Amino acid sequence: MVQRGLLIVVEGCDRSGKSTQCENLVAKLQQTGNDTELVKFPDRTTQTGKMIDSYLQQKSDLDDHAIHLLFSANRWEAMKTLSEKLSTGTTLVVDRYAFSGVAFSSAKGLDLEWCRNPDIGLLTPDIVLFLDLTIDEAEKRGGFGQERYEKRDLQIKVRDEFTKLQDDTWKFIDASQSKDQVQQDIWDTIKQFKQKSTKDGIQPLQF
Ligand code: FDM
Ligand code: MG
Repeated sequence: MVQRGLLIVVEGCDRSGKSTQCENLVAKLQQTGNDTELVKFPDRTTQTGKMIDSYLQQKSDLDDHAIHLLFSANRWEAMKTLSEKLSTGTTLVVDRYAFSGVAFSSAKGLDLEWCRNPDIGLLTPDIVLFLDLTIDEAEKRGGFGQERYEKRDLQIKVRDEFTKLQDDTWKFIDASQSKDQVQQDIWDTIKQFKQKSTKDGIQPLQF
């Protein structure tokens, strides 16, 4: 029987280096012989993703609840494919997941419990790497971009909401360090986790 892949989620505020670190991690896992793929949410290529993209680029407006549900639908429509990949041995590195969904919408003022509900039943991550960076440090990295949520006041609230969501699958990574050091910390964390999960026998993923 094939050993299933790991579901590794990477979360953090804008400018924390998530995308770069996800790419590095995928490359490193592949080089060390692990069948690995990069996944990114929102997936802007699907029907829901196109609506989300237009909203984020401020080309269209949507009710806060409606966009929250679209982000969730954008994950749900990917679940069947992702669970097949995991069960056939592919490890997935996921750039943003339901935690971003809850953190951003609750930072906008929606009720936290309401925000959690649509994502209940999604594949449970094995490990969540949270790339932690203060907003001051994030702004030093050349400022935020032009998209709807890339604003200081909102980002401060988002970081605060993220910290409410942590559980024992979360590992905090100090993202203010050099790129190489962050990469090293992530790799050490993943190696440790893989050793432990292999020793314990990886459990089936909860759906
Ligand atoms: N975002 C992302 C949400 O508000 N909800 C979600 O469920 C997800 C996955 O979308 F500002 C926000 C976070 C960010 C924006 O993300 C687009 P990227 O990583 O910059 O594409
Ligand atoms: Mg962005």
